[in-house]
Amino acid sequence: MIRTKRLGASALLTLFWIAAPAMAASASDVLRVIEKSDRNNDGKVTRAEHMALRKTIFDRLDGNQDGRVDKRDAPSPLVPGSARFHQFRAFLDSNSDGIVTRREAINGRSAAFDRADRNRDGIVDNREMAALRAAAQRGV
Ligand SMILES: [Ca+2]
Ligand SMILES: [Ca+2]
Ligand SMILES: [Ca+2]
Repeated sequence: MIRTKRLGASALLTLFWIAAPAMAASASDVLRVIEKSDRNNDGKVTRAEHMALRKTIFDRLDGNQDGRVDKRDAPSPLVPGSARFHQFRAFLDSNSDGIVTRREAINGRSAAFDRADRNRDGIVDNREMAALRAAAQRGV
């Protein structure tokens, strides 16, 4: 929780729709999200670690703590009606009912993790992390 408080709102939100079709994310954005996910600081990120970060972030966006992010959550880093709010919803609202539930947000698409986990084994390992860092340095 303490670590997450240091994340700016835009970093928080980047996590969710990074590499969404409309917004091609840079490798350095993906790297930032994956590094933040490494809770035990072993240089690797499992899908479970990444999901744990998403859970923490969702709880910050869910201002009234009712397990759903919608327009009643002000004040929140997600301003209702803003472009970001619409993007967030478009990306994660699987059943299109206008509400993003905790389950949808945590289990929903995970473009950053999928991009980093090149061999799709559920872990961003040292080699995959190095590849990501190299791509970020090249500014891809
Ligand atoms: Ca780890
Ligand atoms: Ca809520
Ligand atoms: Ca992997």
